[in-house]
Amino acid sequence: MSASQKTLVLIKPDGVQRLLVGRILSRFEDRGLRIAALKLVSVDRALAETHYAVHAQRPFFAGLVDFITSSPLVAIVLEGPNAIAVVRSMVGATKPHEAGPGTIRGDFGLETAKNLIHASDGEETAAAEIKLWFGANGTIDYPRATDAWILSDEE
Ligand code: FUP
Repeated sequence: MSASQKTLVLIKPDGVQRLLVGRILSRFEDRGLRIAALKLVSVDRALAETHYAVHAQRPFFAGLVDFITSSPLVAIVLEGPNAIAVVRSMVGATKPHEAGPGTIRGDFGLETAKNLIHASDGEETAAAEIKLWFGANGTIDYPRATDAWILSDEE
């Protein structure tokens, strides 16, 4: 199979409040991605500011931190071949009006500040974000009975 990757997904407070956790998670399960970690989190400002540190100087930063700390979110680690790119393509563009139909943001969102979901954008950020949200040993490796029908031994 292609190189397996892990990626961090956050179903943000709007997704939880709009009762979309199950529907969003189903899309990733349907695709064949494996859940390697999952929890509901009340995010404090320190965690929010660390997670979005790259945006600290942007005008929307304070509002972003307010939003992500306003209500619990669901943090998930997903694993599978090319998981980072696969999940980003399923999430869609940052601005929901630019996100294509069939993507999560394109199907459920209208506003950039309420775009439902976060997904790691590269290997380095994925590793750092998984460690930030789940710690160094916070994911679980386990076989699924369905793996033989989803994954390939070939490159
Ligand atoms: P993404 O990787 O698609 O989540 O997008 P970014 O890392 O660029 O942005 C992170 C979050 O900042 C977005 F989900 C929403 C917020 N944001 C704004 O509110 N306004 C902007 O112009 C850009 C991002």
